[in-house]
Amino acid sequence: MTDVERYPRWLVLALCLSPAPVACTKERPPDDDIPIRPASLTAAARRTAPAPVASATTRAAAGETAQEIADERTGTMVAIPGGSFDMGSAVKRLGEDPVHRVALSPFFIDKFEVTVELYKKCVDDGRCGAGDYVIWKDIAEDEAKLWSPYCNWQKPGRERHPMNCVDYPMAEACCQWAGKRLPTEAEWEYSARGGDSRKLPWGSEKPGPRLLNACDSSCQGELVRRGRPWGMLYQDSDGFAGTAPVGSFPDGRSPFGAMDMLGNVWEWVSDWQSPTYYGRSPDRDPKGPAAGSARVYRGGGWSDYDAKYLRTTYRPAFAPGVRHAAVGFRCARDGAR
Ligand SMILES: [Ca+2]
Repeated sequence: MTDVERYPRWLVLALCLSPAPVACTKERPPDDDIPIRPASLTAAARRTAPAPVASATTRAAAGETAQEIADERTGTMVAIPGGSFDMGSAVKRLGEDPVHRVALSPFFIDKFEVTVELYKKCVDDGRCGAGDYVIWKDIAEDEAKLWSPYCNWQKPGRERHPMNCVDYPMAEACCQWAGKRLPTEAEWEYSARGGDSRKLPWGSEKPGPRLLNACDSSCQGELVRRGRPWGMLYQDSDGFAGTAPVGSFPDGRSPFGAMDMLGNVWEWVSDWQSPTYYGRSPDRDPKGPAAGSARVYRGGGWSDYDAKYLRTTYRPAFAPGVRHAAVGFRCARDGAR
């Protein structure tokens, strides 16, 4: 995470855990830039949201069970069959412990992170706002200048890159526009780990440039040239100094065929953060605490160089108003068989 290397994770979390949900946005953007944030779609809008087209393709590759379904608004989804897995880990950090058995009903999840070109459709429909700058609580001017150029919105050539620099309401609004919703933490983690509760989506191989987009030599070099001391996860190039077009690392796909579950951008999920939730969560279809002040995001991003953040069980949180160059989203919906 880009700011975690500068600040201890507990401090970032504490900054974002103020009682006001948007307390991490010290400076409010101009009104014209505030995205339209419907609490829920109107009945008419819901009717216009397309259902997934049931022209599924079953993948026959070794060990894969993914069934892909086309969706005209936010692209391909994979069907996740109902099942159980061991959620969480023994690591006592940000409440990812204890390991607990969770059962999930069938659902669909986007195969890819939501891209700029798909998000633009929502903007053009007047249901989403542009995201072209970073912002969080007490952001310094040099931080904004360093990270905002990594925002992909309206950058030529980044149409197939993930939409980033979006806060939680913007991500939620886009999924609602598409007739979808953000995945729960449990859905996201199951989509990444599969029924065998593997620690990494692709299996046991150490994270490397063939498997995900994290901070490589070009990423580090660019940040250092721009005056920010930085690290790298691996020396070999993964081909991208910042974000990559979604699906660029097929060897890193999850057991269900979801791409970029680790790396590229972190992804907002719908749960409020609570470090004690795993000790009391329901064992079927958990949806997180009923209220809170920070939303969880998952999966690591292009600027991360410490493997402890690039894990399927790591669960940091931001205040909902944070817009970060390494945070995007994908959507989910009920109903896979
Ligand atoms: Ca990702």
